[in-house]
Amino acid sequence: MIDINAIGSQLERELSQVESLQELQQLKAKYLGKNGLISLAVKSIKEVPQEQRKEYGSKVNQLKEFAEELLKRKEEELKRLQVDAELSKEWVDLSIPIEPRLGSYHPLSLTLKRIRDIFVSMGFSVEEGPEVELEDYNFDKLNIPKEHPARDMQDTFYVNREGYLLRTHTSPVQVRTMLSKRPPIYMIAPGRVYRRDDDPTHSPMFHQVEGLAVDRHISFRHMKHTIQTFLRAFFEREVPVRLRASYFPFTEPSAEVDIGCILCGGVGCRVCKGSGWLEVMGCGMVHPRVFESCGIDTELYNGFAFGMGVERLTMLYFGIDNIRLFFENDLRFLRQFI
Ligand code: 2U9
Repeated sequence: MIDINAIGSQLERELSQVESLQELQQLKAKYLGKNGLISLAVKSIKEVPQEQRKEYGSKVNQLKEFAEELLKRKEEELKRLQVDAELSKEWVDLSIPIEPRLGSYHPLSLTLKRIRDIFVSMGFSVEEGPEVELEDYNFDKLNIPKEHPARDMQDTFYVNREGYLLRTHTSPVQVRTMLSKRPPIYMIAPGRVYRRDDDPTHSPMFHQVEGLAVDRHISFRHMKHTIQTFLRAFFEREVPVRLRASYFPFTEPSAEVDIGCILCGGVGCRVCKGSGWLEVMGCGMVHPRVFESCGIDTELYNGFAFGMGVERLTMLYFGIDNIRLFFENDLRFLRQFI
């Protein structure tokens, strides 16, 4: 007969030395495995003489239940300890001082806000429209003929739906405004535009602000005064402004706008290429054909329009010499603007 009590106390002793789930597994096999000490005791019951068998058998069963209960409790304890150990490794020290870094506005956002504020102060509203546009609003209604080079696949991003494209200027916003509102209209349209050129001085996506005034008796002088007032507010000084005759399909007459070079004051430098003047925008009196296709009565109304590149104005204002800096998101560059 096997000494049942001895097995029980041996198990208790050995269990108190166990420190890991792996050791516990080994101990479990040693006692309750196929050839474990307790399993052997169970098998030995049938060899015990009849008169002692009942008492012996019940002692063995008690031992088995006792061992199972003991091992189960130990397993729970070890698992709890393991979780505690993992948690103590993962704790977060909320008292470590962190240095909060303030964000800053993108230089293009700063310029866009300043341009908006100046025109809003002159009574213009700010209108927006979709970047995926109708070819009709981007070209046809603006008197840009079907054979015009701007429509070329090499200059325009067409999307794969007939009659749609990525707008090449914000002019379709003015078209939409004329189709939906009655004059007088005094509006600007800021936003992203897309053209297929990508060289060191161009980006396939850039920003424009265009403007439109439609009213009775609008003159070329209203246009020049509005532009001059804007440019002097934008560059924060009494810059000289001149208009040079030019050509756009949607305006007639058309002009390009120069300011006296803000870097050299007009004597000539690298930025103005020695001329003393910097081209900053384009403008003109809206072509009657554009008004007709947008439902404006040319007997009653006329108007002026203008357009400017936001990247170019931002570069001149802050003295930035490379357009790529706007799109690389280098924090050393971006953090300089507040
Ligand atoms: C309508 C009628 C007329 C918008 C105009 C310009 C002149 C112009 C350029 C400036 C630099 C584009 O970003 S740039 O390359 N724009 O010179 N834009 S007049 O004329 C319009 C627009 C809409 C209905």
